[in-house]
Amino acid sequence: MRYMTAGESHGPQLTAIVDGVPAGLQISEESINADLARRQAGYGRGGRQKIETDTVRIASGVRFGRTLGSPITLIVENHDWPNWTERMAAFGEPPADLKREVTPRPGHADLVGALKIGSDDCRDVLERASARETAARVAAAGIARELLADLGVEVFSYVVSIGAAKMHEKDPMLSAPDYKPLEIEISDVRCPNEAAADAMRAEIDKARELGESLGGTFRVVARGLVPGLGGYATADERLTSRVGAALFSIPAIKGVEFGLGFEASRLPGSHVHDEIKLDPSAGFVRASNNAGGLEGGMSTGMPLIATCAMKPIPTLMTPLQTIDLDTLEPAEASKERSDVCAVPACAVVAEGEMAFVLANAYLEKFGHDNMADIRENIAAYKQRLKTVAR
Ligand code: EPS
Repeated sequence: MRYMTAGESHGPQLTAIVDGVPAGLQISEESINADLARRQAGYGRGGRQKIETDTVRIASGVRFGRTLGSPITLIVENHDWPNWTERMAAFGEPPADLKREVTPRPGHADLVGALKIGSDDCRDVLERASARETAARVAAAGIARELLADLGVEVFSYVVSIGAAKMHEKDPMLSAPDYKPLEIEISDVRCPNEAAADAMRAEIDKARELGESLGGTFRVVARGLVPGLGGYATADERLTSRVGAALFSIPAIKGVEFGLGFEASRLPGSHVHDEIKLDPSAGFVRASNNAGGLEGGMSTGMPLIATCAMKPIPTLMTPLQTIDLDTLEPAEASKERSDVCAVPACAVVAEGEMAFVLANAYLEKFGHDNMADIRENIAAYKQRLKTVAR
């Protein structure tokens, strides 16, 4: 399965095409729309989300609610487009009063992108580099989430910190999988701990007043996985690198850790590795999950847990210094309408990225033509694992 997205932030629409989806998978527009709404939500979001109510239109690959095995086209319209028809027109001359973007924001793709493509208007770059594109990713990932749900796998996320406000967890590798997704969804900062959520909102309020922006960290958890997804034999099979690459593909992600992550490098081996036990009904289990569900580039069957760090959004209402690309003189960076903090939204995007990789790993191991065959193959595999454990 793979996806490709197209569309500018202020163009008519975002489009995603997903191909390689098995036939016979039940798809619900409502679930994809719910994910799109979750991506739009969050304390600290900017004015654009008041304009948009992202909903998906499926234009191919699905018939009577089930996938056909052919490429699926998903369209999310930009409701802001009527305000941009002249400035973002596909054809014709630029309007006489067009304001080019010539004061690149430090931290955004503006400068390097404009240098790379040889443009004198950073808008040519920022329209695509904008995190608006992640709405199309979430729609595409909705297909992967449906597939995983069918196979009993759930992917969810929660926010651990925003700026200096942090939720303290005693042993997150054990507690993370037990959070109730509903408790996370009702929090506008996606944090299941109320005191920490209050502190996060206060951080965002303070940042807004100062014309600042804030990043943070969040965890993405997948539970219900079979062991043995991915592979140990070649670099491109390893689930660690594949999930890592997918998470790093999200704009603003600066760090990804699996399980204990960097902390594992500071501890002796006996405090890090997860002891193996044999449970008469569950088979091979682990006493802990410091590995975060990955060993040797494969899923262990324990919850897969990744922690991601997002940098603060580059658009600052109290701007940093830059160089004006027309005058080559020092200037203040552009102030676009933007978010103060988009960490909760980013966590939803990351769920989708992880889901997409995991769905692919299932298809590789269990077939990819139709859901009935895949389910049968998984049942046979689970049966074999039970026999080994006996
Ligand atoms: C976003 C839409 C954008 C920004 C934001 C994310 O809309 P607009 O530019 O019209 O306000 O709000 O984009 C960025 C943070 C960025 O760096 O480009 C969205 O839908 O997520």
